Amino acid sequence: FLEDLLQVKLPRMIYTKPQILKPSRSDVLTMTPWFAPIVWEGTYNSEILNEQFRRRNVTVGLTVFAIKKYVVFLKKFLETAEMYFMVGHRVNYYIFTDRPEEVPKVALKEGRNVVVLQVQNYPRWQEISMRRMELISNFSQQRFINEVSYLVCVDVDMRFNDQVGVEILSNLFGTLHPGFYAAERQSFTYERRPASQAYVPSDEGDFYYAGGFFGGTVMEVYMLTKKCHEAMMVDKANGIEAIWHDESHLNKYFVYYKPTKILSPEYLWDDNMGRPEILKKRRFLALPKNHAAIRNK
Ligand code: 2GW
Ligand code: MN
Repeated sequence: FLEDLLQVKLPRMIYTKPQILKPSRSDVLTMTPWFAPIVWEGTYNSEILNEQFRRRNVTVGLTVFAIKKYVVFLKKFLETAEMYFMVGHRVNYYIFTDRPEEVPKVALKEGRNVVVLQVQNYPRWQEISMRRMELISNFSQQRFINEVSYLVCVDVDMRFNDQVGVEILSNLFGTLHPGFYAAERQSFTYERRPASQAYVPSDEGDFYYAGGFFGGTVMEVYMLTKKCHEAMMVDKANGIEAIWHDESHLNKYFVYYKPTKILSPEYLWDDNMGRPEILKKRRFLALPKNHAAIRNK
């Protein structure tokens, strides 16, 4: 994608200037020690960002898996994505499912497409979740690389509730897990058994990232998902499965391949965590799910 190689020229724009002596947020960390921005409401100007990404004519791929009963989540997911996800930009929804006939028809705005990708089902739910890494990596190489600049990979048991736009895009990004953004390192639920490929020693790691929202350029997502899938295959051969499955492997990956941008928990919130003062927007919300009824069919 040649449009990504050069800075684009912007038109005349009117906005209040950034103020060096007045940081936009003083209540939260907005930059990691490796200079990756942490995206919070109030820290960015979406007018500038939208101009930049529109002028590059960027297309964003959103991957989502709806295997077995999880197809029930698709309708609300897609309807709310049409309201809030990458509004004004080109979007391809890539829906991986074993039930293509049950994918709901949702009215799409211009420049937005649904692509249904039929995949097999796996008997164990842990396997369904984990195999996402394998499928995303295979499809990145075969298809996504020709169709989109960035991939955003999310859980389906969610709804969009506020804007999720191009401010999230970067070479490689992860999202702070809503349960651990304020936690100490030793309470992160990394895989702690050295026998697993997802092992993270107790004195390493920056943040605990959510398995349900990551992305980046197609090349970076290809690398991430390939490495995570390979690590899960080594674990399987050794008769071990990481404590939080794909999420554990994602967290291991991000210890050593640092994300270039980090999304605050605004981007993956769960109302079971309450409504802390620092949280100005709840952009993407976990849906309450009846675990017994929806799972293990
Ligand atoms: C079925 C039974 C139990 C658990 C999951 C499933 C299931 C998951 C399914 O029948 N069909 C299906 O399509 N999935 C996909 O896997 C779907 O996209 C779903 O959002 C994703 C992860 O499963 P989920 O959302 O039920 O698990 P969470 O919300 O507890 O996920 C966190 O932990 C997972 C690993 O245990 C992943 O890392 C996930 O990304 C995390 O958000
Ligand atoms: Mn989920």
